[in-house]
Amino acid sequence: TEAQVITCKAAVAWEANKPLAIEDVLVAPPQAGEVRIKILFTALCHTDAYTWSGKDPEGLFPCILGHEAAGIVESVGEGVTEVQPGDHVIPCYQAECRECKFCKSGKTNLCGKVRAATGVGIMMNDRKSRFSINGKPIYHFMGTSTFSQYTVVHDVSVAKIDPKAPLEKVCLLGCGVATGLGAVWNTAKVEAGSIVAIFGLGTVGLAVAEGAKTAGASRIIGIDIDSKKFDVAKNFGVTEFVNPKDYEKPIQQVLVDLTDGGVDYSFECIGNVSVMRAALECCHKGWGTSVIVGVAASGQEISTRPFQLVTGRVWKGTAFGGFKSRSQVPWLVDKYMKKEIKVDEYITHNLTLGEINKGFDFMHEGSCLRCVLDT
Ligand code: NAD
Ligand code: AHE
Ligand code: ZN
Repeated sequence: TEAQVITCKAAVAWEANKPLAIEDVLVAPPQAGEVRIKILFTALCHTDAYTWSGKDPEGLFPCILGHEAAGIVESVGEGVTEVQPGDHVIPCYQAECRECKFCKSGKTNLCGKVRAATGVGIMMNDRKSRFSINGKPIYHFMGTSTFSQYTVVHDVSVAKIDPKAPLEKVCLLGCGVATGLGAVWNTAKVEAGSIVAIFGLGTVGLAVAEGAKTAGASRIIGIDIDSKKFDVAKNFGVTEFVNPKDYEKPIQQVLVDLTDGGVDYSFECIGNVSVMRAALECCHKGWGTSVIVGVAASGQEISTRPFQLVTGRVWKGTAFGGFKSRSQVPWLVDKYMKKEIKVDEYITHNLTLGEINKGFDFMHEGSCLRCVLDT
């Protein structure tokens, strides 16, 4: 039977910064190489707020935001072989086609197959959106658009997971938790005994702490301007806390003094370019490596003295923690099922899709890590 157009509820961002509106949206059937997913749970990530703010050069309006979710395949388009209706899945904004130059390189998790389309809010097949309201197209976002009861994604952007995994929890493995763990395991490759500094103790920063703990780091220093973060952070492996507001001197100097010359690895999990500089400059001469995880607004640039790099510090960045999405998200889900990684602990708030604006208000409160919406 041919798949039909579905009408469902979605949270639409009509304009930057204007409250999201719950609308009846038409979701077209999946075309060749596409998958229509019934989204059951979606979390809110800081990156959704970033694009909504209008500061993302790839942000287009009106659009349906959302990229950290889990659901069940509703229908598939022609030629889709790896998933079928009923499969439990996590949509992946970082695709994995296994055929492009990037995928074949073995050097990166970035995939080139659909990136040109996902960056401009459309599908590859006909360069159009599958979402519309009164005939007006609504842009996709990051190739996922999970703030909707149904979404259409490229087949290379779907990870099939263990059907026994609780979707209301493992949705977090679609972005924040996976990114933090992968930044440590894949991008930095932190060794046992290392001293680690983490700037920003939101979900991403705390997942970095958890990754560093499993990697056997000897000291895990958490840095945040909100001192309330430390109590929670301890549960994720942070051993020491530094609030830059408590010091006169630059935070990089504070850290160098605390660590006999600097840290082995640092991670920027905020999206602030001056903190990115501090994160590089608190690294140990000769080998310290800093990983940029945070996403900074359009027009922002990083800087440091080149001497910092000449003398052996290394500046890196990570997208989705370097994980190959379709291959490794199911593996992360299995690790969660075996209780080898935390997920539940990052969920501080639960709401419905209709309460999404309240969820974004929570994001700006210190007590919120992840808010999961039941769609
Ligand atoms: P979040 O808002 O939950 O956490 C940010 C934390 O940084 C908060 O605890 C806040 O108090 C702290 N902070 C803010 N300004 C600070 C400062 N000047 N010094 C120290 N601490 C400061 O965000 P999140 O969801 O954990 O995401 C963190 C960042 O990572 C965002 O920029 C997000 O867009 C980005 N991100 C990137 C990837 C990727 O693949 N690279 C994936 C997910 C998220
Ligand atoms: N459009 C943004 C890019 C933002 C960005 O860097 N996104 C991260 C994921 S953030 C998830 O919360 C990423 O994976 N980037 C790699 C990619 O291909 O987009 C901007 O600022 O231009
Ligand atoms: Zn995210």
